[in-house]
Amino acid sequence: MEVTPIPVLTVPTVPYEDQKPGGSGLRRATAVFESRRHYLQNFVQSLLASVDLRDRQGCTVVVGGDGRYFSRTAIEVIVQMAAANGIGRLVIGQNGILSTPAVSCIVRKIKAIGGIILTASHNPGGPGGEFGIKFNIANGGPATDAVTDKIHQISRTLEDFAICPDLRIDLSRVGRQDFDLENKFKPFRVEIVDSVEVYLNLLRGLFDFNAIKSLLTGPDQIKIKIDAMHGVMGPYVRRILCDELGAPANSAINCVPLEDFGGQHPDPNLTYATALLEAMKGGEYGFGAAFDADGDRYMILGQNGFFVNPSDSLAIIAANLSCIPYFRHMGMRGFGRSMPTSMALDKVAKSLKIPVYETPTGWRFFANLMDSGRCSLCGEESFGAGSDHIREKDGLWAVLVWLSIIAARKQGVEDIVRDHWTKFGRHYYCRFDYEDLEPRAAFFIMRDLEALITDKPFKGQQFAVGNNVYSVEKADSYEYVDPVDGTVTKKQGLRIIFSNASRIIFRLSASGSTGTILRIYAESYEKDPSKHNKEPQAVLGPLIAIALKLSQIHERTGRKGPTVIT
Ligand code: VG1
Ligand code: CO
Repeated sequence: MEVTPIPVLTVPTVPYEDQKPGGSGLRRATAVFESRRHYLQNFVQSLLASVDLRDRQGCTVVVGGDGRYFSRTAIEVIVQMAAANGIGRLVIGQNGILSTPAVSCIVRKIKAIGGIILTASHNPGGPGGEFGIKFNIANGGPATDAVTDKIHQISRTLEDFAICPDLRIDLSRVGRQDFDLENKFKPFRVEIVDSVEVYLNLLRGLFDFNAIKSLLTGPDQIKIKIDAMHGVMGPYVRRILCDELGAPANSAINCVPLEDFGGQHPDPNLTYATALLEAMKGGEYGFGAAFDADGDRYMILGQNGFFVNPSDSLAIIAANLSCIPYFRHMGMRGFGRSMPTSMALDKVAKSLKIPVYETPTGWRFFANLMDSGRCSLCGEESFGAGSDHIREKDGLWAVLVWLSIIAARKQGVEDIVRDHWTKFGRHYYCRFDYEDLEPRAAFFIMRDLEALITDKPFKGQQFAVGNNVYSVEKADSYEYVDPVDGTVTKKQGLRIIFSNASRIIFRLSASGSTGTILRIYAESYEKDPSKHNKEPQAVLGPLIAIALKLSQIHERTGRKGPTVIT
């Protein structure tokens, strides 16, 4: 039967000035994507045009996301525009569902040139929430600054976009769909794949599934509670933790992906993962975890809701890598942590004689280190950790690492953490987020702070708060020279390091969508085990007081405190 080729249209458009992707893609209020004419189309065109025309025909792009509101519309447009722009093949998660780590995994596995992830990560979804588009490159990691700059440049002068409005696909049907187009690019192929399978196969090769299964089902089993927060992780948790590893079905909560995440923030921390925290406080469960909407962040809780700080979690993973077959086989190269992440990792690295790379915030810097073979394990204070099995942070991977450690050490979460502190000392840590600030006010606070702390007399200055005296050892605006390619990244946060190894860091978020977020991070080190039982905020109170005084953030914004503390 003769099939009429699908028409390709060129539609005139007017460029937008603000389509510069942040550290994790272009994130905006959903309403911006929904109501501004061709806002989505313009960005997708710029993104596709950043791939050289010669490379498009033979190439594959992976597409998926966390299932939030507007994802289906976005995927339909991406399919129609990828076809019209000469992309050879799209591989899409069934019903558009793929976690961020799964996209990274598939891109690498099938040697795609990149992936498009529809998500605004831990931010709320729905018509009144946020939407976002992340772009990952061929290594499976987030686009480098060079790529995002190129996309931004194209978007600023865009005059038209190409689209096949009549091309329709069935997102629910796993398998291949081929299309003849009315242009020189043909045929165009779409493959809908199971959302979990490829990623599950990768995990099978990294871990001892039998050991985890015995922990969850054997005579000394621990009961676990896992909160998918109505994001993308529901299907992964059910299939991997329940079906494959034997956790009972009722271990998993909030496992149906919802377009608005049930109206909640899909953000795994003590403020937002309340269902998990409540369940854990009951004392019945020995291990709890929650994920963000796109599955790259995780939070670990022990019995009775014992909280594992993410920087500690990273250090504990590092200290126990021999429990994981993958690391036993591959050996351990370097560790990586983002600059604001606590220095707990450095203590472990020192004892293992392994180098630590300190990088700016954002996974793309780790991806470069991993590609060059310098780094095997990386993490951030913002509830992210991962290894070189992919090029994104990976929430479920971190959970399986923890379960492997528990199985090997035959200890509970809290005991593992306390033993770690006794051996290496405790890094008290907290982060204050001031969200939705007036951008200019935030900019001026940072500008004035930079002038203050980089002024010569600041070094050596002493601050007395109560009985504590803090003496400034070093203060600067953090910049990073990539050891792989020499790229210099400036203005990555203001840091004050005191002589007792305490640190205060101020940073503007690069991942938000509305307003500006200013983050203040505070850290102090305590070696003495008899002092490991304090509340972080009590220990860090003097540092916070210094941070507030230096920045004058409350006076200058009218705020009385941060929006969220983690
Ligand atoms: C935040 C976190 C950072 C993380 C980024 C993306 O960035 O602090 O550590 O890599 O989000 O996470 P920022 O610039 O707002 O501090 V996710 O889960 O969006 O992909
Ligand atoms: Co995320």
